[in-house]
Amino acid sequence: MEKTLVLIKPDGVQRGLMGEVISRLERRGLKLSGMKFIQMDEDLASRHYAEHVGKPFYPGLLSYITSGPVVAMVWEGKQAISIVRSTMGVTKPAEAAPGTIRGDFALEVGRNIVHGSANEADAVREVDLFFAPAELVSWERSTDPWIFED
Ligand code: D4T
Repeated sequence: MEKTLVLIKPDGVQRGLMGEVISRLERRGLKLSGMKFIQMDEDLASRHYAEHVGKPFYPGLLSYITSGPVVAMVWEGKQAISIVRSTMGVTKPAEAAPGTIRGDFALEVGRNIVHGSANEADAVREVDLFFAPAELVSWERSTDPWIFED
């Protein structure tokens, strides 16, 4: 089973979309293994977005992501990383397909509501950045046989 980090960014929280985002991931069949409500400080934000340091949008990205509370979550499932990304829609909401989170609720890249890890290496790094191992819950879900074939 893959694990991936999902953030509901400050705009998603402010706009009252926390339940909507969680509900979509839950209904898709992914399993929650960690969740916290936090305000990211500059240190955490700069480590999370280290790959973007120096890019023109970096200062705006940093002030946006630290501007209010976020929900940080770890979701688990077969191919969880790509399933979360397709459920969110592409980074630029104007190009995101209707039916995706960004395609239904967002217009601009700097206000794109959610984050999901891009690949396996990022997922491992990001889960580790936001969660201590003891904060992740490994649990049996009684509906798993109705969601996963094996
Ligand atoms: P995040 O990390 O927020 O889920 O976004 P993505 O993984 O989908 O996309 P990304 O890493 O390329 O971008 C990170 C973050 O930067 C913002 N951004 C990005 C921006 O404000 N302007 C831009 O031109 C780009 C490419 C949005 C997401």
